[in-house]
Amino acid sequence: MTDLWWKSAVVYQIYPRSFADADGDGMGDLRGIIDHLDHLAELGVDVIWLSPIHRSPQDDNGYDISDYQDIDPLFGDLATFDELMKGVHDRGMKLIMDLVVNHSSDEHAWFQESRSSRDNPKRDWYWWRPGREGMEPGTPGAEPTNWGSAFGGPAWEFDQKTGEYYMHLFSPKQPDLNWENPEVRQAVYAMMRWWLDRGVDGFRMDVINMISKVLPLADGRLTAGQAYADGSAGYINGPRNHEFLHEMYEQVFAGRDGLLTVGEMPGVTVDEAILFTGQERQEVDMVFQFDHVWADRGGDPWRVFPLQLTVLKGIFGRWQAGLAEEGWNSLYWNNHDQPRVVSRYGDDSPEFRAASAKMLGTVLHLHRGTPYVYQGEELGMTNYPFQSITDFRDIEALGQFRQATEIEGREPADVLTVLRARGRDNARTPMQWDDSANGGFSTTTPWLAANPNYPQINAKAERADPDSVFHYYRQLIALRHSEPAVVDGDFTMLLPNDERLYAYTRKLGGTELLVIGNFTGETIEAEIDGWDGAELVLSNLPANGLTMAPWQAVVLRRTR
Ligand code: TEU
Repeated sequence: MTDLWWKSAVVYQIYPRSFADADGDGMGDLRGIIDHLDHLAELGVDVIWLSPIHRSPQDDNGYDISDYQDIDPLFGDLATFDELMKGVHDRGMKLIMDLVVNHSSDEHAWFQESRSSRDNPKRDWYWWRPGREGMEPGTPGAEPTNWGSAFGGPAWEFDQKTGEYYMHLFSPKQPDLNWENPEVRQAVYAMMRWWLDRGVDGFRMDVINMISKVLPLADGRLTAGQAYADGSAGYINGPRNHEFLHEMYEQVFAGRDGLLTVGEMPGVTVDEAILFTGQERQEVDMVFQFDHVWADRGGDPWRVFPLQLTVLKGIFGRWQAGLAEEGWNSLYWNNHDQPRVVSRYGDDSPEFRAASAKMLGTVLHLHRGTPYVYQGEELGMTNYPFQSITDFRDIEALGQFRQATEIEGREPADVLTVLRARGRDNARTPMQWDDSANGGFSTTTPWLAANPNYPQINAKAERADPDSVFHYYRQLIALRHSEPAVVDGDFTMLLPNDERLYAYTRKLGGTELLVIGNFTGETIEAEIDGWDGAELVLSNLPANGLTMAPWQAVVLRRTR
């Protein structure tokens, strides 16, 4: 068994285009990251995960890679990358890369060859299919299956040149690679070894539970009012997914120590996650699942549902119990695809923003699993006040808006309400470093506007204030490093039917922790017995026994 160092680690995610712009072109870059490494070292994180910096046409902000072994000139070059990696390692941290291999860019040389003719040797590296029987290829409805793509429109693009369609679960500029073809897999593994040989410490694997498709490809279920079907049964946790990941382990990771592999897996079930992350199985170290960030979604994608705390607790409780003996989970509220948690599950008003950001961090971090901090979360950064669709840059927001308003006939104002609450650009506004123009992110107009609250919410101010969200996150991270019960303790959910308080215990040997978070703006008496006189480990507000002030979090410890 390898060393499971990552169980006590905290990961920090950087979205490079929004982190720091050193060369003044309005876009973050590698030099900008190098300049701010001390911020991360001071926070105390162990691992940095970089969203894609590879060469890319940037159709989906780099999740569309045209050269897996080069850096996009927007961000820098390989020499600067090596300098960044050294800066990370010198500070005792590790660096993991994004691995986007469910699909490539349509501008990748592999796809250029594949699309050039039906008998090109790389034709089978992607998913090419003729149009539907008896229909004119290229006309609406003639797509090989009825699946919709994540960013609006069908999951198939007709290619005039060879008269066939190719599959793209995301944008038409992100054709899906055909993992059934062993040459594709070998090419990917060779590329991964190249990065590891260069010195990177692992990978966060983008939608890695979509690489195995169910054959033959078949239509999905069509819901009334929706233009395209949900095809996910045809590509989520497909039949060869485990086989592919185990093969990858053997060919890329076996015999290398100290690495971290994270499988991003939308729609993964607890039972599947146990298989993906079971130690003996040699697939990936941990999953990155979505159930808790989909807790405020219902059947209608164009409605915002308020969070029901018991639902959220049910989800966390199920995952904690399911992975109690075998398997490992990531713990996150935020990433580059999710709205800011303080606006979503907390209260981002000036009165409660800092308290609720700290409470949410506390409740999340002290579960069993590996916590992730997404850039700006450690400052309590909030959602952006989007006024109109023209304020958005994200291909998902723009594509879904088009489909919902133009094809499905929904009210633009209603669609905008949902995008404002959930849109990915909420997470992608520039990192707020100080109160100078653009929050100190860039000396020029950024690619996406900075949140106008940067004069109040920024790293410089928070580093100077011992009571800030930043310094609270430092304590939370330090607690994971110092308290073994946080890493390995048994988890027990308390008050499962309470809609206002989130409470649980962690127990390891003679040490037990009690974690309580108040998810409301009211004072509530927590009715939990047996903790009189327990040691106060952490609280975001002055503690008063189990009387929970608005948005208060309390962590207690007792030993026997
Ligand atoms: O996201 C996968 C994913 O399923 C969603 O989170 C996605 O962002 C979308 O909202 C689904 O409707 C990963 C990346 O994190 C995301 O940025 C990419 O756009 C996507 O894969 C494609 O590479």
